[in-house]
Amino acid sequence: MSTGFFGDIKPIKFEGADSKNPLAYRFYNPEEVVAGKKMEDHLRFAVAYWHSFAWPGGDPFGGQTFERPWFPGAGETDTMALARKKADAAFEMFALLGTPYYCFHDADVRPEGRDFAESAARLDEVADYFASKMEETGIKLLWGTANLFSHRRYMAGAATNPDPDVFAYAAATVKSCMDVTKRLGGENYVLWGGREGYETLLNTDIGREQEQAGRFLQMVVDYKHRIGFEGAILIEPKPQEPTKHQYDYDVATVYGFLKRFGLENEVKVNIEQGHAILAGHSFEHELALASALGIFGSIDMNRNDYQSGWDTDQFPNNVPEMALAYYQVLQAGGFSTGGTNFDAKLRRQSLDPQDMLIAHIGGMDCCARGLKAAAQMVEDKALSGPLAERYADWEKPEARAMLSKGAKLEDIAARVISEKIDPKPKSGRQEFLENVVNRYV
Ligand code: XLS
Ligand code: NI
Ligand code: NI
Repeated sequence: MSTGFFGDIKPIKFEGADSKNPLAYRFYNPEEVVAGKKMEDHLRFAVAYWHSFAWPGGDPFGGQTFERPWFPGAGETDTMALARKKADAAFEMFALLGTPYYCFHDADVRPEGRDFAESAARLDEVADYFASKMEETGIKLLWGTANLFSHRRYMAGAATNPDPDVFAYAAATVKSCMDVTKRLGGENYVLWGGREGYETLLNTDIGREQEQAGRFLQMVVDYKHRIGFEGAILIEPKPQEPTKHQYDYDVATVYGFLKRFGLENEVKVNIEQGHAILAGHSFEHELALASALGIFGSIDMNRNDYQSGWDTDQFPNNVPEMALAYYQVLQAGGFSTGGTNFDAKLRRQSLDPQDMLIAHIGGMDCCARGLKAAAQMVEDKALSGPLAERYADWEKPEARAMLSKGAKLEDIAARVISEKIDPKPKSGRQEFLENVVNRYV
């Protein structure tokens, strides 16, 4: 039954590259097999509940621009009824788009209660409503998460707060969100650092705060095992914003943190393109590093404006960038529990319900093109061939011996002298490889 919010729109269909219909897929063909798997199963698209359904369009200079029938003040005063109305529109959009997954924070889906118990009860009630919608539509939960950053109680962080009562409140909140995520069959549980970081070192004990964060995460992992949650626990790195310095700066920093607390085999990462750029990396750098460290989990597929230097959360629209990203995803063996979440929002002037559909359609098409280009590069060994060649000498026994446990500097030095080793530099062929990539995109 239609909510009427999106007007008279039929489910979005694949029409092929020549289609001029703005409400059709031109490249995303869920059933099409690419590199041995259906596109739908490679990409595992998810819609982020918060940006499309909870965000009113505000920025630091102005408030709400969007008018949605489920926003408070639009007539209805029963906030739980509004939460259900919002869910109706959300699931209608997921079904229209044919996105197999969605993601949410507790605060996106339920109104804040007068105290913790009421907030948790409301979350449970909304989860029941979601469960029936998921049953009805077949749409699944990619990940759940807790919003530990919007409410003023979290202004100085959640797990890293100087006030132990905030730590307790955050722990209780994460427990309730993990319970709901498990109940809804969520495939992952995400922890983005929110306000875990600092504004000034003048009031911050950085060592103590990181100990708190480590203990918190250990408890999250213990709880996951105790309740038998089979999904992955994911940390989402980000270098700054909202705090001046976020502790989960980038993939390398998160890996060091996980190692320090013995969690490197328990926790993976959810990598967001925009956050990679904010950290001074390329997206593919973060993906390749996570894969090399064995902690690649999932992606948030939203870009930033390259000139503005903050997290603008825009839909992806750059196919060559997507091709390099999905190339890394394929090299990592593809997603297991992870997927492609559009943690992306409309620009605040994009007022129409159709804008939401069009934004997702364009993003999905862009990812599909990137995936297809990446799959072709993999099949042709366009990059992996030259790469294997570049490292081929490491297959030789004397080369491998240098990396084995018993290798000693003095033995290597003796061999350099006896064999008169004199390295001959070889071209890195960067421009050749760049030209190769451009053939595929
Ligand atoms: C903010 C983050 C956030 C997480 C979920 O920058 O991207 O949206 O994905 O808490
Ligand atoms: Ni972000
Ligand atoms: Ni994100």
